[in-house]
Amino acid sequence: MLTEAFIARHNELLLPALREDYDALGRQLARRGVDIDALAERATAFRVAVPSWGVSTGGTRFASFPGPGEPRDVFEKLEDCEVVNRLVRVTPGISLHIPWDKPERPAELLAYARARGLFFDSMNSNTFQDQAGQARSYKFGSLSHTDPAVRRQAIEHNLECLEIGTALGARSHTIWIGDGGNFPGQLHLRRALDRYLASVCEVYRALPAGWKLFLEHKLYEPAFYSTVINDWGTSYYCATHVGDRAACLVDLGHHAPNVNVEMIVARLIALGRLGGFHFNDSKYGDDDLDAGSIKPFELFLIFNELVDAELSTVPGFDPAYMLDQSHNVTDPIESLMTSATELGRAFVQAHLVDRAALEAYQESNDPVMALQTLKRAFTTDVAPVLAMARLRSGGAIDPVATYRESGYRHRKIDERPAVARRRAGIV
Ligand code: RM4
Ligand code: MN
Ligand code: MN
Repeated sequence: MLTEAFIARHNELLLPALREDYDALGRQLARRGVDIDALAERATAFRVAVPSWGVSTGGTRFASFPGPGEPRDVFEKLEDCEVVNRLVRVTPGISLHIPWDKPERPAELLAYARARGLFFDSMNSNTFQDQAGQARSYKFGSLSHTDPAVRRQAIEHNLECLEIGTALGARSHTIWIGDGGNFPGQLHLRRALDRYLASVCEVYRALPAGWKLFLEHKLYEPAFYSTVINDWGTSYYCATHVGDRAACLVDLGHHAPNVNVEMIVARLIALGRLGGFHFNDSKYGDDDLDAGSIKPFELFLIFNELVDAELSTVPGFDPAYMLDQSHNVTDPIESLMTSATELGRAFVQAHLVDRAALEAYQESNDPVMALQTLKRAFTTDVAPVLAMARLRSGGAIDPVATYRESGYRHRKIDERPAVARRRAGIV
């Protein structure tokens, strides 16, 4: 196991250089009126939940190439989640996908998670696949299906997720459906949405006290012509129709290329319906790459909106941050740690924006200086802040290097002999 002592030993070697870099950056930031220790404290308080489905190797529609030593059940998945959190210290929350990670005895899983300093954040239903022994097929949809019996089955599945989530101490439920049409004319577009709404209202009525319901939109895939919950506008309409505790979940990979996602975020904040995020990155579609790997400036601009809302205390602003990635060619633990770090980077950089100056440039219509104000924050190398924050909370200065040196995966190769698994699909 990656013990505290092992992490501390590794940190010791890196500490002198980190101190130098941290002090130099501290002096630079002091000139800008920023206290580096206060910034490090904010980085320490940052949180993002890890997806239970993200610790296994994912695949594409064509194939998946499982890595050795992968977790074989939900307990082993939590074991890997614990490694991520031990090293980065910002990921104690887990979002759980049902039935992929359905616990036979929730109380046992809860105790296992708690013993490892983890907790359950959001539940996720799955009505985009048929499961073995399932009475009816989701081939032509689930919560919006034309057949009431299929809708009933999908509703019941979501209710079951709420029940399991209650036993696990979760606090929100996320619904993403694959429902849609592959051909023009296949679906009556308005009626399909009405059916979805009626189903979701039924799930909402059973939502446990204090929980939120997140509705996740997606432009296309698996349906390639029309998707029932295709964009944030539809999602917003549905959330307001369903009830106060329903809100929109923004998955960064679920928009058309070049869409201004930070504007969507700003709109949802203004409308009081930003529920949360599935962070990942993409070049083309729902690529599910590590956060910040393709468009770090976009990620920064999104956090710029989030931090602005936080600092101006927008009423009810409390979005849930979650990762949702699929790792085809990397060690999932390394990818998840990298993404958590990238989110922390965007968050800290957004805190460096001189908001008073930015506002003045906006008011005086000075686009050059307004952009420069953002760029000044974005181009500041805040790596020493993030590393110091990790160190101060017991994590690793260099999570990936420490993880590799620990030989964790190699030990798991012996302990977890491979099991037969599906050949294609994102998990
Ligand atoms: C979807 C969507 C959902 C996720 C599934 C696995 O594209 O992002 O959030 O649960 O993939
Ligand atoms: Mn998602
Ligand atoms: Mn997705």
